[in-house]
Amino acid sequence: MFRKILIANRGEIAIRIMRACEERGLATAAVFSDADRTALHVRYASEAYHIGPSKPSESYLNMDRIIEVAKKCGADAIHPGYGFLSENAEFAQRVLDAGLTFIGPPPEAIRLLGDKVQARRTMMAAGVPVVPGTEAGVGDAEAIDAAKDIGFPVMVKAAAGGGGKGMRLVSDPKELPRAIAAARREAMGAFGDDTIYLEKVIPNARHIEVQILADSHGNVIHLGERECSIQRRHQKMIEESPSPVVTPEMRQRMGEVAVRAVKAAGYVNAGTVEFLVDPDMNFYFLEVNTRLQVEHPVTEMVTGVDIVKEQLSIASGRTLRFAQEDIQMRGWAIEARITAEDPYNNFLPSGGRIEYLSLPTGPGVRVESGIYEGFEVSLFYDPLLAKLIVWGESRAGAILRMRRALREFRISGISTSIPFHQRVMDSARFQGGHFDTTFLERFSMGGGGSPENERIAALAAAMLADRESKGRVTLKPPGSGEGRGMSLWKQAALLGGLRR
Ligand code: MV4
Repeated sequence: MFRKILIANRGEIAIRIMRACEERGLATAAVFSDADRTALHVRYASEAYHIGPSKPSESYLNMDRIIEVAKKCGADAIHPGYGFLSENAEFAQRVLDAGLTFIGPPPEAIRLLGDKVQARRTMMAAGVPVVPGTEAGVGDAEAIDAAKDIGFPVMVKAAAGGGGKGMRLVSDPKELPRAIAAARREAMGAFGDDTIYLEKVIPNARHIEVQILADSHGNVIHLGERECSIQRRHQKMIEESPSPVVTPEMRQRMGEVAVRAVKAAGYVNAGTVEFLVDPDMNFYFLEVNTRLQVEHPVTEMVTGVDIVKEQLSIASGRTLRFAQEDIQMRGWAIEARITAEDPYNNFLPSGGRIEYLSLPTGPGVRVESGIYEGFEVSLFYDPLLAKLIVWGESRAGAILRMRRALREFRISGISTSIPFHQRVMDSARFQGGHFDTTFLERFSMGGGGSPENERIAALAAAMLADRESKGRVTLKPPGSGEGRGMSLWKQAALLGGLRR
């Protein structure tokens, strides 16, 4: 087993990984950028090292600096978390070349599965159902013919892409050449590789993924599925396990296919096989995520397996301690991603100081958080502040608990996605489990602004009406002398307070 793990990440996932390490008696080393000098993960670790300026390319993506710190501090392994370098085959290789253990898959598996065309080819050869489409990257002329064979609408995808980057849906054949050119440009810019391929569009698809654990001795098991269809611009917002539409029989079939898929790719460690599921419950391989995922806790809550601890065991060469028949799912788990975004303002990022913070707790509630009262949320990084995960005996119970926990979750000083999650939990379509990846396209936050602003507006209106009717003092616009420079909201709230 290891002595010390360096966590090459930040925020909630860095702390989550440190918790597993600490419970395994392992020392932990954190790394931090300028903007994260006072971050919670820095306080939590046994030791912490500055790795550079706030810009990710100069800190959390700086491979040499991270490996240098790992060697200097005596770490014998590096856990990459998710995002940043977690799916970078070159980084994984450099970690191994430095004589350290990379807590994740082998570099060649990352490389193979990171090339979506190679991945599709590997899956076809393994008899894994893939979305109908081209077997290789296509040239412009070839693409026109291929699209006719596949049938419109088609999805143009970047071989080096994933997560929706460089993807375009084309319904009109006349639009295809332009869409291909745009996809190639975007792919070249983002990945340095403009290979594109085509797939038939799976309409009204659900995004359902299967968690895999594979050791280095050929043992592979799955831990059931996660429903991840509630996405906004390819960002998952709410995840749950099990899926409302997957039956035990379908779960077994998807699990077997997922195990076959990762075996075919020579995969080791934790990974996730993503599927698209059409309205007839046919499922198609989409891609493999070669990393620990944000939403892994919902699987942990229903199976009782600590996935990060299993990653540590696998990386230290241990044989899986679970056989497939040992894995039982019990109850229902839902995760809400609490982000520093304003859902009333098109999810505009909202940085700033956290003035007040109160975390939910109580039966069946888990919070993975990277924030504290007084912390300055910067906009250098992903807006994820915390994950709220709940467990219930049933889906309805989990939804009720999520609503209760969201009500307890108080963050002031910045806008957050909490009101968005409250509204989703209240929606009949979500409660009924009848949704697909288009759910949020037709979802709105309702008429006015945030409940807070609506309350103050109502109060101000009542105050104004009341005072007008009695000829008594009225609220003055700020800066008019009598208004003592206060905003109308503040005056209304103050007057409201006086009248209590
Ligand atoms: C698709 C698809 C439908 N048909 N491919 C989205 C990102 C990446 N995981 C692949 N994704 C999709 N690929 C075919 N052939 C639907 C998705 C998809 C999606 C597409 C648009 C908007 C939101 C989406 C959420 C999940 C999956």
